[in-house]
Amino acid sequence: MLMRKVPGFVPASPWGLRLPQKFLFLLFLSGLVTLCFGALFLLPHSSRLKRLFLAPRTQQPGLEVVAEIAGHAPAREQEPPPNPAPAAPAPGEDDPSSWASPRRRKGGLRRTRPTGPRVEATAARGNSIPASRPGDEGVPFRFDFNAFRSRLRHPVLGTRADESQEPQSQVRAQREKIKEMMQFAWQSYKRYAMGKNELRPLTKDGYEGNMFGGLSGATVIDSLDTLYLMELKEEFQEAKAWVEESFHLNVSGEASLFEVNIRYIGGLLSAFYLTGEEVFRIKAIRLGEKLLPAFNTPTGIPKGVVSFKSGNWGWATAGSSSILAEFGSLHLEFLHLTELSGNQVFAEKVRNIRKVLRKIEKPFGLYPNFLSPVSGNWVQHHVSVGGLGDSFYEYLIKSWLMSGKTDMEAKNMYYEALEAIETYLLNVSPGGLTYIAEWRGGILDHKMGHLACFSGGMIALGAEDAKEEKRAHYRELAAQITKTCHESYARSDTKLGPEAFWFNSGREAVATQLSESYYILRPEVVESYMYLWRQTHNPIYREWGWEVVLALEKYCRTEAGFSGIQDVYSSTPNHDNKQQSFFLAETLKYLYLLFSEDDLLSLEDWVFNTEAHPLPVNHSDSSGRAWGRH
Ligand code: DMJ
Repeated sequence: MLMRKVPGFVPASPWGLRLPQKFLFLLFLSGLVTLCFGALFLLPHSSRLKRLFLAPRTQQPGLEVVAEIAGHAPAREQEPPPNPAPAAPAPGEDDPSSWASPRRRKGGLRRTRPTGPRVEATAARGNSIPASRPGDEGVPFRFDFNAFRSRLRHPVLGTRADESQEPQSQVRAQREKIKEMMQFAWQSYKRYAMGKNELRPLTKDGYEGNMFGGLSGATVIDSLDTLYLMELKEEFQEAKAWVEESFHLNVSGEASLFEVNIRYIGGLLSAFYLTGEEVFRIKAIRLGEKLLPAFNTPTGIPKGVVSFKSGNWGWATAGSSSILAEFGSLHLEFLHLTELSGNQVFAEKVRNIRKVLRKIEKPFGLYPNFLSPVSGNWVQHHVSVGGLGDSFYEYLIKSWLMSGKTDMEAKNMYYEALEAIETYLLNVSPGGLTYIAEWRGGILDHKMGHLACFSGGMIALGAEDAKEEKRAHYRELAAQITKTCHESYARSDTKLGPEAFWFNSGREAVATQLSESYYILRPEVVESYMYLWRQTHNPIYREWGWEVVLALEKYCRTEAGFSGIQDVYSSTPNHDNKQQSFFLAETLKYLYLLFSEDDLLSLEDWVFNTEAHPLPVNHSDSSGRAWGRH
């Protein structure tokens, strides 16, 4: 159009150009194109253009990323970025990838892809996570698994030094027995309840419960690392295959933030750190994203219940308060979610919880169990190291240890809290038993819950970093509390401990009513035996641990798995028909560790989350993505 208006110009073709002009024009165009592409390849890595055109999507060899849910577009934007293939195992270790899947070996496994994870297309709305750090836009995030493994101070599975020593053969036999119990628990679950959250051994079926918002397979996820460390290779592959093929995150129920975090996120994170298998990392991050709406409260203190239904902001229990042990037991897992995703949002959420707790006034230095996520005030003055409070204290000392002893804030909070607990809650019974009572606005309930028995192990773990003059005292305190918890077992007919035990009316370390006399396969007492064993090597802890093994075999083993019992004071107790997932995650794991060498999951390299899932200590000298400076 424009050209026609130029006087004297005669168009020679529909384009209005003569042949030589056309040639020159094409030459110019092709020069321009070459220049553009050349520039594209020479531009620096972070260039926007390069990102647009070359959006790098390297994958593990053999991985095919597909959308899992029919009707959902593959969530390309929201996938955590890929990692390199798993590292070579440390010296003396098996390569987990060489553990051939039994189903694959038999040739019976039908797969649409060679191996590797499917990626969930279910990122939480409004909380989708960019895959890189601020300032690194466009640089794909990579977690350097090889570097992480090379920084471990011990082979993950230890050197198995005791296996060649004849005098140790009794310990080896005991360890083998515990391994057999795990195998039996797993196989029973697999046979009658595979994919359900837990097994009901009497009715020989599965149980879903209402804690997990529609998520399934709690027992699978909780078992992964225990199967791995016991070298139950076939069973580990069965569990892994289930996670790959059947662990769906597109659920829409209401879940306990705490339970999903400690069991599912914790289990997946550990499985990743132990094996380097991407499927575990990806699913942990995807699930972590689904938990984020719980933090959308005026204070950032999360609600206890999160709705997985998109658009609902975690106000399923509006008006109620949040529980210290629940919002206080996210720190370890959330820092690792940041570490493995490169995204700060997870770390920010838990740092904010810390900030709120730091600022708020504490009665006598104590942390009450209930806090309003709206006002940020304590709701009532009930303090306990058992249920409702327990793992908050545990996560303080473990945050310190997991940070490679750089998180001074956690360290200070822990020792200050412990001092207050000692001053106001600690007691010695007339019979000489040390126990931690519960505190209600200044009045003491002279009872200890089974849950509080983890504190022997915690205090032992923290003793080494206390002030010089307090170390021996804390070691002794840990031993005394653990002894009291042992008494609660020893004073029952079954040699298993009740849910709660009292110190009053001349009765000590026993339950006073039937409603507190049950045992649901809980781990806390053997957990303390394990820590005390590692600290002291006093054979009493293995003796006590073995008493538990025998009691479990006698009273809890049924034809189709292990079950809790309703009354520890009856020599013919009724079963509760439930094989709790934490029995496989914790009780059997701690027992196995108790009868193993100290370098199997060395405490120099690992901290256990409150569901006994091992998470690595940060040995890197940098401030790191997740750890930050403290
Ligand atoms: C586990 O889920 C965890 O140990 C949690 O911290 C407390 N309760 C159970 C086991 O008793």
